[in-house]
Amino acid sequence: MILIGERINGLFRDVAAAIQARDPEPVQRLAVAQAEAGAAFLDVNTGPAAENPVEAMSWLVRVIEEVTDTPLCLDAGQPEVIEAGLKAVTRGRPIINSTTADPERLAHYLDLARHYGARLIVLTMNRQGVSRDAAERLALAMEAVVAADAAGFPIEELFIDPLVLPVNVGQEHAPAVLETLRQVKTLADPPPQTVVGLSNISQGCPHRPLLNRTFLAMAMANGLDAAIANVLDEELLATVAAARVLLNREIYSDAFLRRT
Ligand code: THG
Repeated sequence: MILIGERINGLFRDVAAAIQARDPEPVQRLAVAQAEAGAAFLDVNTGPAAENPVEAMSWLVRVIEEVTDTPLCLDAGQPEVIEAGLKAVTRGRPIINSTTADPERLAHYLDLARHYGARLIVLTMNRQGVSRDAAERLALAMEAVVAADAAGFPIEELFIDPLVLPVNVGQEHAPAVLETLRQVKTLADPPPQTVVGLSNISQGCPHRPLLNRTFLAMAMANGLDAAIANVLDEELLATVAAARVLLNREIYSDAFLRRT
């Protein structure tokens, strides 16, 4: 499981305040803590409130790279913000997070990814909005695979995100996401990878950590490769370790929960 630390995101009030004040300390503390917890990538999102998101993204990349070598997952809706992040990165191969599956956007982001040697997350949504079911999600995933193939972009570097929605808003989407995760692996050989924004599942709900870790175990059983998640949650990490044993990806030992 590729864990992508979710915490450097202006959705969180402490990070929004740090960005606003251009105070590197809280951002650097979260970067180090998530890297030490085992994040393979750090998600970086300026949040909806940043006044100058292009400049904020370059600043975030700069201050994070001062304290860790962990590669970054550049998270923004506007291509200019993504490109500012790509230009600022000096170490490792980042992930572009993300594009919708609209043909012109896909083509533009595939060019960007190739030019900067980045991986690319494609959301299974388009201008018409969020998919209603697994079939719509898979149709858009297929369009992404075809576009990547036509652009000569390696399919293993493409991450399909079936878009997790809060379970209290659209309960039927949770099983649709699981079904999509399973079937995406049949679209191509080699198949694309899969990623979810795990904490979306519990937004606005009580018992968030319980919902998050339960859904993660289910998604892992359906072949999930990567999750943008709260890696500072010990119980979430324990769930990943237990699921790896139960899926026979890790050899069983009585000490399986001891992470070193
Ligand atoms: N797919 C992709 N990228 C994504 C998402 C996705 N990036 C953003 C998001 N979804 C994943 N990251 C988060 C980060 C924070 C929260 C949820 C998902 C979150 N934040 C609290 C809230 O909104 O309630 C913030 C409040 C607080 O605690 O301060 O839940 O799906 N590719």
